[in-house]
Amino acid sequence: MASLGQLSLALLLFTPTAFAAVAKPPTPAGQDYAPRFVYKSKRQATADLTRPPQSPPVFNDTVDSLKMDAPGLCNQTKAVLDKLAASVSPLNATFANTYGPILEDEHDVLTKMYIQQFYASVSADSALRDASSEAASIQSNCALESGTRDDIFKLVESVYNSLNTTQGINGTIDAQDRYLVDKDYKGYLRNGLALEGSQREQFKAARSRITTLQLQFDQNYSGDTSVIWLSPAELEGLPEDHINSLAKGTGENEGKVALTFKAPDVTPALALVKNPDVRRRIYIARDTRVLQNVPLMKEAIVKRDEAARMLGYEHHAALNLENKMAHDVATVQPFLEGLRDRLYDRGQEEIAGMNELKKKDHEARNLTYDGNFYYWDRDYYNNIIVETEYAVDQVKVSEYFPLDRTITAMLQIFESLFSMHFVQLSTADLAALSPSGNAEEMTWHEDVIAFAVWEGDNSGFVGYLYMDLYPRDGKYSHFAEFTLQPGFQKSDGKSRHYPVAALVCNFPKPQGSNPALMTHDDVVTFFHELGHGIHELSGRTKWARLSGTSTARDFVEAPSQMLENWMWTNLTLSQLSSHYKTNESMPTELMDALISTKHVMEGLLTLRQIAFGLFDMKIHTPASHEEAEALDMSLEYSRSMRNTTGLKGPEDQGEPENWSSGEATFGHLMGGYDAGYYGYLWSQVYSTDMFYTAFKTDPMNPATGNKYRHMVLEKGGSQDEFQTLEEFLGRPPNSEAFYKELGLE
Ligand SMILES: *[C@@H]1O[C@H](CO)[C@@H](O)[C@H](O)[C@H]1NC(C)=O
Ligand SMILES: *[C@@H]1O[C@H](CO)[C@@H](O)[C@H](O)[C@H]1NC(C)=O
Ligand SMILES: *[C@@H]1O[C@H](CO)[C@@H](O)[C@H](O)[C@H]1NC(C)=O
Ligand SMILES: *[C@@H]1O[C@H](CO)[C@@H](O)[C@H](O)[C@H]1NC(C)=O
Ligand SMILES: *[C@@H]1O[C@H](CO)[C@@H](O)[C@H](O)[C@H]1NC(C)=O
Ligand SMILES: *[C@@H]1O[C@H](CO)[C@@H](O)[C@H](O)[C@H]1NC(C)=O
Ligand SMILES: *[C@@H]1O[C@H](CO)[C@@H](O)[C@H](O)[C@H]1NC(C)=O
Ligand SMILES: *[C@@H]1O[C@H](CO)[C@@H](O)[C@H](O)[C@H]1NC(C)=O
Ligand SMILES: *[C@@H]1O[C@H](CO)[C@@H](O)[C@H](O)[C@H]1NC(C)=O
Ligand SMILES: *[C@@H]1O[C@H](CO)[C@@H](O)[C@H](O)[C@H]1NC(C)=O
Ligand SMILES: CC(=O)N[C@H]1CO[C@H](CO)[C@@H](O)[C@@H]1O
Ligand SMILES: [Zn+2]
Repeated sequence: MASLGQLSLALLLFTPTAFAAVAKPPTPAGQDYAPRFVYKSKRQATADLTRPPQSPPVFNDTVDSLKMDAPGLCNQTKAVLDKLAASVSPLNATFANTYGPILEDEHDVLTKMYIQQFYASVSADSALRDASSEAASIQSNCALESGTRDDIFKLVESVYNSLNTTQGINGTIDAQDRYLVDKDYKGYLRNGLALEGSQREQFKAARSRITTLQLQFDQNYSGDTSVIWLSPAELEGLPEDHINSLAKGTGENEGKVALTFKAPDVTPALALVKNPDVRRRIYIARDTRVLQNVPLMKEAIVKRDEAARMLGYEHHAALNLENKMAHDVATVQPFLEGLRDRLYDRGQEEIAGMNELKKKDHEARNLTYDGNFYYWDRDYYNNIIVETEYAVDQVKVSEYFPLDRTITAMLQIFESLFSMHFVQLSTADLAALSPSGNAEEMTWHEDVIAFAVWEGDNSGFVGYLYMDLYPRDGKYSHFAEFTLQPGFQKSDGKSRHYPVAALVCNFPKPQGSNPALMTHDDVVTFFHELGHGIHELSGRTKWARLSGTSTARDFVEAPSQMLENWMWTNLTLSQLSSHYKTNESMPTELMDALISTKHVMEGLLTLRQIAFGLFDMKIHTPASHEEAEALDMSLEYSRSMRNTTGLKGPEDQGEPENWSSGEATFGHLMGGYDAGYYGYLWSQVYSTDMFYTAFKTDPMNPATGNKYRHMVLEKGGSQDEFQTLEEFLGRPPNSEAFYKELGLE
């Protein structure tokens, strides 16, 4: 696996949740609901579709088998590379004799490896979760080892150098192979393979130190158990049953409850707690925890800068952007700054509107009002505005989204739009597909639902899709799509290995005869994740490492972000909604009101994303190494937030400007989104362009859906993303639609 950095498994939805609806769905009683989701497609089966041409994976790994199999895969790769190095020399290296064995091994390894690592996120057995994490760690070291082998690099370099020769262009190398070699070779350079001697050693030491720092940072962050102790009276505004669910204090905390900084606690608290001083304390405590991570991130920034300069780059951002769609700082910086300049006034108008409300509210409640509008006021007044001005009762909305019917309707949308056919596999089907006849080992948990996915006209198999809908102990606690097996062309050159994707979700489980209800937020999120799943399933590339969601990091969210738009159009919402009691679809008034909230406070919300992006760029573009060493990260963080959003903070109340250490919990910047946070906004530009251009006037047109499936999703990362967009749009992409959507024409 020479493709370091291509191995990330899960695709998350990192939509900032600050403005998310805080209402919890009710738990209605009195009707009978199927305890288990059962899907009925509108399409007809023309043959037995429960026996696909490729067997589904078997989830029968054990602690012992993982202990053998994870190092076993590594040994296998090592043996392949050893053999390659012994039999081919740089003088006679070709794409076929060099990449043939590398990619064939990679296909075999990836078909097994993702699943070996998957248990860590979903198994109910903690020993298996640990063994799976250990497997991931072994495999990551293994990838590092194979990706830094000199002997293999020399062969890759020779193939790369032959790309422009007659043999290269007119031999066996087609555009996709060429693209792969180019990416692969540059990946080796970024791994320091062109460095010699002591330089090489120093580079390796820096890289290894960064990995250690990342690991410690993550451990400190995920192990953070800090809380803020507050009395129930101080938490006034938060629903009583929420307050009752918090841990109760003893001793010096007698009479108080513990509010954690996890999203389910802190998000509603900042939006609902009435006392502004309490919100302030919560906000500050949240942004000043895990302080031991401050020096860790600082050191990582310095080491990254050192490593990038050794490779001849200006700074870490230049290195890290090289294989992104945006490509360089000269593109990203004006993108973020231009967006900030165009949105700043909008943000200030939003603040002014909320500040007026705050003034009245404080007067009515006899609270002091100093004229400022603070970070900790934002969610609170935003929530009041959504409830009063937009008259959207999120509880009422959720009554129209019972989980089973909503997911059914979503799958039907995908079926008709992308010409697919989802066939749910029953327990009996799974038993029949199981090598041992045991249905249990065909999923990782009894709650999991499996689908065989076919072409809409049943003309061919597409792949497998799994859904794991409900929370349980030890399970990954957000929503994400996981690739379990990538799609690729088999080495016979004709048949394909079909991809396998899983959606891991955390919907409230139906209780007895009560249905689970989804909030509109959940509906959007699920459609987004299903979009990643379809991206994976649609992959039709030759090589697994270019398949499905293996696109440039700043493009990968675009397809699923685009699909989010469907959940804001009245046509789809009316198809999707079905009141849990009456089956009626959502009344027009409620639907219109809901749709009108799409852009509420979007100025501030986007400015916050821009602030994160600018902070990320700031710390990864120091003019010199000395400047990197002198960076005051906490100061830069506070400045970036305040300057970009225009919200006021403790620095406006006499506290030092470096009051915050928000970077200590900014995990994105330590793990994979360094010099990459802008990517969320960047991919939004292209998702909006695609939606406006192709779908907005007719979002359910199957011809357009099919075109999109084949021209965008199918290509995965096998060609330049600008090319993909241009082919689909019929012109180069642009940001007009993005600005229009934001109301900035
Ligand atoms: C899992 O099932 C496969 C297919 O039947 C079998 O080859 C393998 O040995 C099993 N693994 C374990 C750990 O039982
Ligand atoms: C993998 O290779 C190592 C080192 O050669 C060896 O000790 C180990 O037993 C091998 N493991 C497996 C599962 O083949
Ligand atoms: C390539 O060169 C190596 C080393 O010189 C030699 O052993 C091998 O036979 C050659 N392979 C081919 C396919 O020509
Ligand atoms: C091949 O030619 C292209 C176009 O001139 C150039 O951009 C690229 O760097 C060349 N590649 C190699 C390996 O020389
Ligand atoms: C590739 O082959 C075609 C026809 O076989 C020929 O016209 C073309 O000049 C060749 N290109 C190169 C770079 O050799
Ligand atoms: C508001 O505060 C003032 C001054 O502290 C006090 O005199 C007054 O009674 C308060 N009014 C209410 C409604 O609490
Ligand atoms: C959606 O809105 C459009 C324009 O406001 C309207 O013409 C159409 O009838 C609505 N469709 C539904 C299903 O409510
Ligand atoms: C709702 O639809 C289901 C099946 O789609 C049906 O069984 C049920 O009777 C309907 N309920 C009402 C109140 O119409
Ligand atoms: C924020 O900082 C930028 C760059 O330093 C500057 O151009 C801009 O004027 C500042 N904006 C505000 C509102 O202070
Ligand atoms: C904040 O800045 C002051 C100097 O301006 C410095 O003494 C202090 O240590 C800094 N605090 C933090 C948390 O970095
Ligand atoms: C629990 C944990 O991993 N703590 C680590 C936090 O970071 C420090 C470094 O500042 C490590 O020494 C700890 O082990
Ligand atoms: Zn996503």
